[in-house]
Amino acid sequence: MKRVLLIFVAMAVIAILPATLGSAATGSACKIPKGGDADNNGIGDADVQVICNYDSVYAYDDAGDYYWDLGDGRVYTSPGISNIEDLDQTTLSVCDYRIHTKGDFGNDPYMNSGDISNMIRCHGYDGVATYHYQIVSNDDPRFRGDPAYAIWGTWEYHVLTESGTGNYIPKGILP
Ligand SMILES: [Ca+2]
Ligand SMILES: [Ca+2]
Repeated sequence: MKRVLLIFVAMAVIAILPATLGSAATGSACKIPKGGDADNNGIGDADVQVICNYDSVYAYDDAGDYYWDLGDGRVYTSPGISNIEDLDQTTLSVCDYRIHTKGDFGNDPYMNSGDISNMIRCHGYDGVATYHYQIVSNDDPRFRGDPAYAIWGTWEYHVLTESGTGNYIPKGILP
């Protein structure tokens, strides 16, 4: 019974806090190894391992509206929301993401494969909490192929933790 409960909790966390799909292949957020951008478009060429570090902010209120600055140039919001101030300030929660990625972009702005880490600190109406997501692609040795933890098709959660509760996906927790 406890195992089942933990998995439901983990799924609830995923539903509440989105994970960021690796992007931001251009600009100072990413380091392309020397010679890894032969066509000089600012994006790592195919089979080049690019490392990125950047921040993102996800804010939401109790009415279900949200503002999400992915930190890579993309901003997603609910209809009618154009900044955090547009959200209900009395029920506002703000989550700060620190994102680390390492992987192959295949010479376009989206990661084809690799490893994505989201360190998330939330504060506000829903209280203070810290999460860590680590997401790997299907060519990573840690990839399990369990549909329960699948995301974005060919990726899955390898680590999914909330402060104080530990990893939701160690051996033995999965049914
Ligand atoms: Ca390139
Ligand atoms: Ca790509």
